[in-house]
Amino acid sequence: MRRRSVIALCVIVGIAFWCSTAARGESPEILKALITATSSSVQGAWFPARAIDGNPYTHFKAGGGSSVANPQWLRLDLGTQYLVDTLGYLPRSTTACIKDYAIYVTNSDSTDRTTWGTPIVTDTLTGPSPVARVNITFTPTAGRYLIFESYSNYSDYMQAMEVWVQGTHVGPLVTAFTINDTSTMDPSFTNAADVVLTIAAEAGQNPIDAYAVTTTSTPPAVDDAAWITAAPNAWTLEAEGTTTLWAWAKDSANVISPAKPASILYSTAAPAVSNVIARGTTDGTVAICWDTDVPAVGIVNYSVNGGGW
Ligand SMILES: [Ca+2]
Repeated sequence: MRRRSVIALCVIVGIAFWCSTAARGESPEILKALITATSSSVQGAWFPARAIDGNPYTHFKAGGGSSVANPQWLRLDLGTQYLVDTLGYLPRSTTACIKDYAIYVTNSDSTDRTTWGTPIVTDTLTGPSPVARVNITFTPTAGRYLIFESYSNYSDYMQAMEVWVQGTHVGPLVTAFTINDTSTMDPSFTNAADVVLTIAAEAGQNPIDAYAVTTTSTPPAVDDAAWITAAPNAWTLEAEGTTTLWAWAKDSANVISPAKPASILYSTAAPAVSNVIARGTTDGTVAICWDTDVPAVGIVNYSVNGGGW
């Protein structure tokens, strides 16, 4: 089996995104990597994920045909239940801006609005000039889903350059999980079956009283034998190849965190390296590519202008 590995050496990296200095609520912003966005409709390739990609120059747009009518909505799945108190909204322009809107926070996983309950906010936005982040604050409300619904717009359909959600998680969260080689602590590759588990978790409204690591993404039952009081720190891999495990935390009210997966490649075979090439060379970057005869994780040692490796 041949595997192609690519490592890009980035000597110069320069990516900067706009960031808001607008006033906002006290609660922390929920990491966008934990959020999944869907919408009632999509126009072209302006997918709902573009409203949470962290880039203020990409936008989501509803619509997609003359038969599409308001209201339209953007639904944010926060991955677990949060006490939500703020929605930040960056319009596309002063005219491509939501006008009359409602916000729902709900635990309903249905897209049927009759299951969302009563909106926590119904209001009218003033088209901001200049365009800037608008923070809509409201009474802290518990729910896994936030739905931003547009009844009317200053022009066209519902659009958003970016949105942000602020709140505190109600249940526990596993914030970090890695499977590490025992000797090197490498989180991606090991040549030994016995590995180290590293778990970090945050309590929500109740203290964490148990942790579990499982071999499937299905949440363990509250009385599963996998729950132990201290975070597991060791594991024995059953077979060579890539293994994925899932870490969980459970609080004193039996609320279980969302799954936090981690993977590691276990191989005792020394890979044979061939076809080493450099390509895409610029003043600041070059991609080094090679083949291995077995799955492998690679590193590149290099020197610049005859300096040290
Ligand atoms: Ca965006």
